[in-house]
Order: sequence, then structure tokens, then C-alpha cells
Amino acid sequence: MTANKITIIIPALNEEDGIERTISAIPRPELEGMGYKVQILVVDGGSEDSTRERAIKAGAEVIIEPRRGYGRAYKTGFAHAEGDIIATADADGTYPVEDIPSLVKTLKEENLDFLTTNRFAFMEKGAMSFRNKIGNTILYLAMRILFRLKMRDPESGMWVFKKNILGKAKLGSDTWPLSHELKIEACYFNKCRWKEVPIQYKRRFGKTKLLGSGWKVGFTDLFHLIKKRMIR
Ligand SMILES: Nc1nc2c(ncn2[C@@H]2O[C@H](COP(=O)(O)OP(=O)(O)OP(=O)(O)O)[C@@H](O)[C@H]2O)c(=O)[nH]1
Ligand SMILES: [Mg+2]
Repeated sequence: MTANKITIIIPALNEEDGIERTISAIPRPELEGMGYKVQILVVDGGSEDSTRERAIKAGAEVIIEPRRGYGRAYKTGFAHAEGDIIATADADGTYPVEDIPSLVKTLKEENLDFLTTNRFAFMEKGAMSFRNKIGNTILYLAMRILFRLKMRDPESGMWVFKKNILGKAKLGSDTWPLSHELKIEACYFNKCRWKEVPIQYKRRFGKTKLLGSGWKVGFTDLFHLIKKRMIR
């Protein structure tokens, strides 16, 4: 592990519409000015469009993870991350990657281990469907009841954290539940110092990569939360 290095992990599957804009919005000079070396790591799930070429052109390092799944992509990204701090975002332009420097400052100044984000704070109209808002609210209540974690947005995909928290995290999910599983592992089982901060959330570029119906994904997430409470 290198000191003062930040790795920004971006999972991507056929995101040629958003990948370049996402990478170029990362304020690399500002992070370097703060004393960080910057590794931008795109974990490509075998895209069949120009995602990889565009990511390289925009200055990212690309690794290919042909095994499908959002969680699988992150676990592979974690294994290749060189930084002592990790930040994450989707490749679709929805998350405010320009806020990474201020999020890193909050992590450091408040001596936190894990920082997660709340997309409901400043959400652009049309950025999340009504159905997904309902689903996410049910998951928020489940997280609160089952794990006593008051996180408004347990499925948010933008996190900034110290890499060393991964050492004790048992991450079983290869798919969407990885997002809340990481938070549960860090904040509930390993009692790390955490905070949820409000962010802007924008409409995505390109098509969603959620497979199947949103309800199916929601029920899988809820079932995973309940199972995680019973068996770790
Ligand atoms: N490597 C890899 N990346 C994936 C896979 N599935 C999704 N992704 C990426 O993970 C991120 C999250 O997927 P999204 O489709 O944006 O899911 P979401 O943010 O819940 O929903 P929308 O943004 O509203 O579509 C995106 O950058 C996807 O390209 C996969 O199987 N492999
Ligand atoms: Mg997205």
C-alpha cells in the first residue's frame, strides 16, 4: 500500500456515453495539489462498445473483469487498488466526482474511516424513478430496523473510505447488494467511524445496466439484507 495515494474505482459495462465525461470531471490536479497520487481504475465488465478505448483516452487504467456483476467488479477493483484511500462512482455521469477532493478533506479532518453519500439530498428531476425511490426508502427502513444504521441512502454507489477497512470486511455479494453490504460490514460489524453526506445526483448518460425489473433488484436487495442479519 502506498501512502498518500487515492484510487478512484469506476465499474463500467457498455458506458461509452458517460465514461469519458465521468473521468474528465475528476479534479485530478486538485487532488494532486492536496498531495495525492491519483489512480483512476475502470473495471470493465467486457463492454462491447467503445468504453475501454474512451476510458484509456481519458487517462484511466482499465482492468477487465469478465465475470458479471456490480459487486464482482468492485471486489476485483479493490484487489487492484493501490491507494490508501478509495473513492467510487458509476461510469454514467450521475455522481458528483468533482466533489471527491472535499469528501477526502471531510474524511481526513473528521478522522473518519468511511464516508457514504445521500443522493436524495439534491436529486435532479428524472435522475431516479418513482419506483426506485420507494424501493430505496424501504431498504433505508430495513437497514435502520435490522442494523440500527441511520443511513438515508444505503444503495448509494459513491463512497470515500480508507482502504484498510476492507481487511475485515466479509463481502459475499457479487451483484447489487454489495453496495449496502460494504456499509454494513464497515459501519455495523466493524464499527468504523462513518458519516453520510449529501450530494447532487444527476440523470444518467446511456441506458441503465440494472438487469431484469427494478422490483426484482429491490427484492433481491431486501432479501440479502435480511439474510445478512441472520448469517454473516
Ligand atoms: N464491470 C461491470 N460493471 C457493471 C456491471 N453492471 C453494472 N456495472 C456498472 O456499475 C455502475 C452501476 O450500474 P447502473 O446501471 O448505473 O445502476 P444504477 O446506478 O443503480 O441505476 P441507473 O444509473 O439509474 O441505471 C455503472 O457504471 C455500470 O456500468 C457489471 O456486470 N460489470
Ligand atoms: Mg448509475
